[in-house]
Amino acid sequence: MINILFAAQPDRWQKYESHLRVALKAANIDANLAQDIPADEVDYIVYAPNSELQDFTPYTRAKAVLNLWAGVETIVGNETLRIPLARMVDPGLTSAMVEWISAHVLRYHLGLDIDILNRSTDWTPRTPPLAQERQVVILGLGALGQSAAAALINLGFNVTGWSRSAKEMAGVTCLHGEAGLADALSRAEICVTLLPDTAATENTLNAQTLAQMPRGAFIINPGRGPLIDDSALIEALDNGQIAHATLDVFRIEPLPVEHPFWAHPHVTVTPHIAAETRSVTASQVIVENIRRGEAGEPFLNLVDRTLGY
Ligand code: NDP
Ligand code: OXD
Repeated sequence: MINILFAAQPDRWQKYESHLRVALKAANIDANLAQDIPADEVDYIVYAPNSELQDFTPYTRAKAVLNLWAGVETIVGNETLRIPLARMVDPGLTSAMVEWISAHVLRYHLGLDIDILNRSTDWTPRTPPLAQERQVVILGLGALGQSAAAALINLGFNVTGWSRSAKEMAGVTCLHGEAGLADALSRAEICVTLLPDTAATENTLNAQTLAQMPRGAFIINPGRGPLIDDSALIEALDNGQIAHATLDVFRIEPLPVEHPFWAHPHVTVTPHIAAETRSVTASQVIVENIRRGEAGEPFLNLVDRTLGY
């Protein structure tokens, strides 16, 4: 029998408990799954970043921390954490992200706001462009960026992806590194930021890089708030360099009521809802990693603590 500590907020327990138990049973894993287990008896920690658990020192026999979130910026630097950390790559979350990004790309591409907000009786025909006439750039070609790229290619868009290391993906122009960023941004009529929050990615979109984008470009940020310099974005929105931004994530969440993004006419704010981890599919991912740990196989989705993601 192994002991699995569920270290997340109580509302998460209600969402996850039954699905984790079903997945454990399906994998033939005999486990005690609970929210409270003596620290030195815990074998695995299922974790959410807003958990009260911040000191991992007493968890002397734990084999891994299994994060329920894709982003790990609030745990990756925890110096008391000496065991492997796996982040969440959840098919349910991925589907949600692909849907959310596709919807916002299509909104900008087709200029849907014109029709949705227009209350006049104007009948002037306006032929929408085709996706093949539009360049979309995705900063971050990881689990989510690649899935979003595949969906956008299926819709016909010209897709460029940018990552840290060199990549190849059918139908996608893949660029990487510092040199690739300027090239990518110069194409970005619509730019999706899907990078993790690390020291290297902070302010990827700043005054200089925003100026490298085509005038009137659109930005969609479901990645993390610090990827964008807020003041530089507001200036670019005010002077028309950026036509509109849809922002799901922020440096401070909830976004403070006094933040200028709320009232800006060219910003859409969504409350970090682009893609939530889905308990049914995520439970299967967590249990697969526990199975691997017990079988002595390598864990999936391990975080590189040096890179920070
Ligand atoms: P991955 O780790 O799979 O992918 C990250 C991508 O970013 C990789 O392509 C990586 O490059 C690239 N990258 C990292 N650092 C750099 C850098 N310095 N320069 C260029 N590229 C870099 O992450 P996911 O795709 O699963 O998730 C991405 C982010 O999305 C998460 O970290 C999280 O912040 C956010 N997220 C937001 C959600 C929401 O609801 N708003 C939900 C889920 C996730 P390489 O491939 O070379 O390693
Ligand atoms: C995540 C998120 O990282 O929801 O999973 O942002």
